[in-house]
Amino acid sequence: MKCHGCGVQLQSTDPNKIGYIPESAMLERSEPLCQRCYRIKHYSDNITPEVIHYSLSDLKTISAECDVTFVVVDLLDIAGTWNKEIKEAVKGELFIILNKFDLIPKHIYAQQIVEWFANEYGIKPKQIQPVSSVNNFGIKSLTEQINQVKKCCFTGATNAGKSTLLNKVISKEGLSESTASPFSGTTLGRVKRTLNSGTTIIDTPGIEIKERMMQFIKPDERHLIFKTDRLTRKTYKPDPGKTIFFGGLCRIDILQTARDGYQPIFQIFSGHNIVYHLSNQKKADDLHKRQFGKLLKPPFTDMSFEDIDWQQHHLTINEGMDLAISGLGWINVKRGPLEINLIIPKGLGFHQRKALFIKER
Ligand SMILES: Nc1nc2c(ncn2[C@@H]2O[C@H](COP(=O)(O)OP(=O)(O)OP(=O)(O)O)[C@@H](O)[C@H]2O)c(=O)[nH]1
Ligand SMILES: [Mg+2]
Repeated sequence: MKCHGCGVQLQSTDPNKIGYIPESAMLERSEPLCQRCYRIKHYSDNITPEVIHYSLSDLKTISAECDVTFVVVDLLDIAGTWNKEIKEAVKGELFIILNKFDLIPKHIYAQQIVEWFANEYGIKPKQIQPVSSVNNFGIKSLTEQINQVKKCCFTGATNAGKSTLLNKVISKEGLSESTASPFSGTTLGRVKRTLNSGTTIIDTPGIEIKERMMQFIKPDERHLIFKTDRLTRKTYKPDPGKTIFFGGLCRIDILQTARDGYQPIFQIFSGHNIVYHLSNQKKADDLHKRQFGKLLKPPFTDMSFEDIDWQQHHLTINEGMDLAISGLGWINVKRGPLEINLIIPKGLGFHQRKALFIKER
């Protein structure tokens, strides 16, 4: 029998292993919950389990069984929740859900975001829907669409909001909820629900994106990167010779003035737990080592600076472009070009893209 909240195989033999449920509870309940789901639901507790992630091959398998595969993308972390490997792994019909739209500034239209995503990643606009499980934006039309399908699944990177969204879609059906939490790796197996329309909808474990920032910090502090109720934005107009710390795991050394001697202007965007700090390059090495995990977060707890395999990338970012750091946030260059050295852990993903927020009302 499977846990009704996270989809893991239930067992009553080892309380320290995933799927544990006391035998009496297993017998009593028609929709049993493992001890971990019970504690997340009732005490907002986190028991970091042996995390089970979905692989691209799992994604291939489930998408081949479904009429539509909904890939849930986190709008605050597009770089860490969407890539061409996921796109290529989906068999059959693909539909992109751009989640957490409530965190996007109010002056940005949903249609702008749809067109931007369509152009940037080669997806048809009609296959993209921005939604928010917090303010219900887009939920009604998504639910109507789902009700017309026989079998579909919610897939995507861990913590993108798949389970929360499934709970929104089933909220009027009187069905029991899938377990959702701020911690990554909450869903551990398939969680299946059948709607009144006859549609089968399946929640799945998150896909682990290896180059995402969360892979470079301790499992028990990963949720702090994502956990946010707002998008933080800060503008910089730095002189060459300045360093901006985008948390402790992303250092930006400003190398050159932009055109005509003007300083470049750029904005940093991220969740509110990421600390930004401006410093002089001469002092930056020392400050980085001393304040790593203290003033400069993430990491949020003790972590050895020396244990990190740091890598420096020399980049030029043109005006109107973003530099997106997988699992952290992004930098938008308003006046450029911006020439920088980006110093990050080896393997952490980053890429340049057209600005997400280019047109303002
Ligand atoms: N602001 C905001 N937060 C959201 C939204 N949807 C989900 N979240 C938050 O995102 C976090 C992760 O939610 P889950 O639904 O558990 O994510 P998941 O994709 O199922 O995660 P895994 O099962 O670990 O792969 C939780 O803290 C949710 O409250 C949304 O629309 N807006
Ligand atoms: Mg989940």
